[in-house]
This record gives sequence, structure tokens and C-alpha cells, in this order.
Amino acid sequence: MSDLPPMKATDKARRMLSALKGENTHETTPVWAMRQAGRYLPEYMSYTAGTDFFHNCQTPERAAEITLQPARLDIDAAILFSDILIIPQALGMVVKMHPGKGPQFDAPLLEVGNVEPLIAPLLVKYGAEKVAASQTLTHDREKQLGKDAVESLAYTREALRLIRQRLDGSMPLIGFTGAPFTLMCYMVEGVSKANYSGARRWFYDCPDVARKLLALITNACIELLLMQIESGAQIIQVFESHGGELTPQVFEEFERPCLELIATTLKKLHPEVPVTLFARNCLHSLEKCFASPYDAISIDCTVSMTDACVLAKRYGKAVQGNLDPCIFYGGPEVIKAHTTAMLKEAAAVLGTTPSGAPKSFVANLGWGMMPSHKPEQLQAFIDAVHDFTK
Ligand code: 1CP
Repeated sequence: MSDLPPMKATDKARRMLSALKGENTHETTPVWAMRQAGRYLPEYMSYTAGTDFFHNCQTPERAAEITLQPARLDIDAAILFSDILIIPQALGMVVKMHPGKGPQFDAPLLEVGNVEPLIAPLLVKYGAEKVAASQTLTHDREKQLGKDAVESLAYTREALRLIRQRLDGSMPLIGFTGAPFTLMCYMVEGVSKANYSGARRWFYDCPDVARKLLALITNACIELLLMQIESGAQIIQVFESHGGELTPQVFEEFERPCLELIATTLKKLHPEVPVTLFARNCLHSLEKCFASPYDAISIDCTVSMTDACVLAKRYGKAVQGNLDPCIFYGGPEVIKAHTTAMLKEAAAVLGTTPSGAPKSFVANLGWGMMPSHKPEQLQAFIDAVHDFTK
């Protein structure tokens, strides 16, 4: 990693890390957008036309090119172009991305309690001991199979190195994973679903199997994130996109321990790397998220900014979020008004840096960019964030 370019000393290069780490030495509020590399960008559409989605993730040169496309919009962080579904792939599942239809698994787990189709090949490949160890919620790099399993994702290493070289320290690079329950949803159902009841019933029907599956996924997530950090990722985000489907009890009993193990393991090995949790629709457990070992909580648009900032202050955490992506359809004036209001609301609770930026705050959307968005709309949001302290 030492041969990668160091971060420049400019405010732009440092503002995101300054906010996430609570240093608050930055002059301008950092901003980026989830799914900032994607279908709303004409250059993404032309570059990926006729190509397979996962081929682009797996080809470092192509992943690097796509990752850097949104840089022309003056974002303050790049996020690796990849997908959360590479973890199920590392565990041996076949997933394709169908344009317009989303992800499709060849052989989803489907049957309640049926993890055999997943486990059997792993036993052959890695041995019974490693597989058994990986099904308990602990992390041991040598005894568990996460490290071996994510070796098939080694293309990630080269992509991150290329991106860091090309960024040349101008802004930080974010690595990511899906959260264990969010990944379990896709692994069980095999496609995007409305409420993932097919996965959620496992918590009642076969809780022990659910626990084992989540432990296995957690181990793979940890090893992928370690691989990302060790190859140049400077910030990590965990996407809990479907955590809102869980009851507070199930979240507490099954998922929170997994999320905690991910953050504590990363913090132990790489304390300098901030770890963010995107807790979408997780109002049921918002305080628990802020009390967890994550450095920042990324909130969706259903969360009151004031409430989130009060919790962030209480637990010494940073907040990321949460402009409604639909506000983009209102035009530049509307985008500016809502963005300014959001920053003022955050600043009123969190306080400000000497230049007036809300402390420990990263501006983002409440969810991802949508294919019908226009780059100019994201640009208007970014400009409104940056102009706040001018
Ligand atoms: O700029 C970036 O953010 C690019 C990297 C990235 C990330 C962080 C992509 C590329 N996907 C993701 C995360 C991701 N993937 C999540 C978590 C964030 C969220 O909630 O949106 C999820 C749930 C997925 C799974 C996924 N990938 C779906 C299903 C979504 C659902 O509602 O069930 C789909 C359709 C994708 C495809 C995908 N991933 C990324 C892009 C640009 C696309 C569109 C693919 C295309 O058509 O080219």
C-alpha cells in the first residue's frame, strides 16, 4: 500500500476524512452520492453499452474507469464500482445482473432452512473444519474460510490500486460491502423482492440455520473489507439496504451482532479507516446504530436530521445523508433550498467548523441516484453543499 499516492494537503482531499473522524478541520462540507457511478451518467451508458455488469466489476481497468466518471461533478469521494452481490458469488452462488430486471440468482436458497446447496461445495473446497468455524459469529483469519473464499474477488485489489493511482490523492476512495442480512435477502430469494418475507421467515422457522448463514456471510464481508483496505480503500461503507424489513427484536438478536463484529474487527486491524453504516429504513433501531462501533451512520430520507444529529452528538459519531433523491426533480432552486435547509438543520445541532460547515457531517442522498436523474441535478446538489460555506 505504501507505493500508493498519499493524500494531498488540500481541503478537498481531506474534508471527508476530517468530518468522519470528527477532526473538523475542514472548510467545506464533503459531499458524494450513493450510486454516483451509474445509469444516470451518459458516459456510463455509452461505456457499458452491450457489456455485462459483473464483467465490468471484475475487470479492474473498466471498474476504475467507471469509478472515476462522476469525478467531473466535483464529488469529494470516489466509491469503488462493484456490487454487494460479489459476496454471494465468492460463496459459490451464480448471480447475473439482467438489465431492467436486476439481480437473478441461478439457484437461490429459497427453501426454508435449506443451506445445503450453498454449504456442500464449500465443504469440498475448504474442508469441514473451516466451514464449521465460519458458521459461528467470531472472526479468525486463519481458522475461518472468509479469506480463502474472497480470494476469488482478487480483481478488487487491482481495481482499487488503479483508482488510487489515478486519483493521486485528490479525494479518498470508499470500499464497501452489503450488510449480512441484506445479502441474505438476495441469497434466499434470488431476486429483488418487496419485503423479503421469504428470508425473514427463517428467523422463526429455522433460527439456528439463519444464524449460521449470517455468520458465514459476516466472515466473507470482513475479509472482503480487509482486502479492500489493504489494497487502498480509505473509508468503508456497509450497506444495510433491507434492514428496515426486520423487527427491532430480530435486528437486535440476529443482525446487530454481525454488524458489530464487522466494525470491531476492522477497527482493531485498521483503526485509521472510518467505517460508515447505511442503515436504510432502520428507524426501529436508530439509536442502537448510533451506539454501535461505526464512526458514522448514513441516514435515509425518512429520518429527521435533528433526531439523527442529537444521537450522533450523544454517541460521538458523524452523520451522513439524507436529501430525498426526488428533490432533484424540482429543479436547481428547489435543490438549493432543500440542501441549504438540511445543512442548517445539521449545523444547529452538531455545531460548525470555523468556516461554518456542520461538524462531523457528510452530505449525501437518503438513497441512491436513479437512472432518470440528470448529472446536472447532482451537480446542483454538490454546488449547493459546497456554496454553503462560501
Ligand atoms: O457509485 C456507486 O455507488 C457504484 C457502486 C455500487 C454500489 C455501492 C453499485 C453499482 N451497487 C452498489 C450497492 C448495491 N447493490 C446495493 C446497496 C445500495 C442500495 O441500497 O442501493 C444494493 C441493494 C445492490 C444490489 C443491486 N445492484 C440491485 C438490486 C437493487 C434492489 O432494489 O434490490 C441492482 C439493480 C444492482 C445493479 C447495479 N449496481 C451498481 C449499478 C450502477 C447498478 C445498475 C446496473 C446497470 O444496469 O448498469
